[in-house]
Amino acid sequence: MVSLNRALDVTSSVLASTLRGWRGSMASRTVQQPAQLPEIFDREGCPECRLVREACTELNLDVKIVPLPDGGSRFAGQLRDLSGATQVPFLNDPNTDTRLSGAQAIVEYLFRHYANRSAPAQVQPTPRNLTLSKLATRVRSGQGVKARASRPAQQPLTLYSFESSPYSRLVREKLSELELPYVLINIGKQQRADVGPSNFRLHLGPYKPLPNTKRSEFFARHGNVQVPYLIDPNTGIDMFESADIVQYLERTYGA
Ligand SMILES: N[C@@H](CCC(=O)N[C@@H](CS)C(=O)NCC(=O)O)C(=O)O
Repeated sequence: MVSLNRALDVTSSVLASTLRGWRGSMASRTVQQPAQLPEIFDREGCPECRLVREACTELNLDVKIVPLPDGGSRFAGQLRDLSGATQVPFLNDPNTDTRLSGAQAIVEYLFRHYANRSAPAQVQPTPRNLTLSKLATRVRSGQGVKARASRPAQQPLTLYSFESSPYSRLVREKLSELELPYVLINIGKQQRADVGPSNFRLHLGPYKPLPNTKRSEFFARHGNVQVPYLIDPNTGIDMFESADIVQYLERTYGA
């Protein structure tokens, strides 16, 4: 039964990424990572939030995610203080003192400020993109949308991920439901050789990430590049494998 549920989870997550045309897979080769992490108030299954996260992967930008699932109260006060409301997505960029609400404004700002260009149509909240993003949430049965009883984490966790990664989505959903803030390190694909799962790349020959990138740093540390990868400074653990990570989060923070 467990393995059937797992297979359904992975399949529906692949379908969710397919519905979004695998946006949030490829990352720019350069990044102007700012001194401080931009903060995004987010809900994993929120259709507009997905477009913002896709934009962050494509810009190769790391951000801090503050989850605000439906019924969640842990960060609602903080968001209300910043924005006067509790609507997500909301961006707080301390580097430029910018506060913006809604995918349209946020995606446009991120591309303009961090890449000096307009946002591509595919990550803008057009009726088509929002419909496909809603369908993606639907095929995931709204996982990550509603808050669950949980214990708070003293410090934010760190997740290496990229938006379309079907396995990483399962972890992000859990972080969202449990209202656990995390530093999202985006390591999207930057060349053809990056395409495919870590143990079965489409590229022939030994795998080599582009030099001087987050991927090459990760490769030097771990001997491969695979997401999701979670670091929890609260317990000192770091781990691969989405199923293990989801179980760990449930065990450590679920109430
Ligand atoms: N069994 C692993 C599979 C992880 C996996 O295949 N992740 C893909 C992304 S969805 C990956 O790391 N691909 C290699 C890459 O992006 O370079 C899990 O459940 O976490």
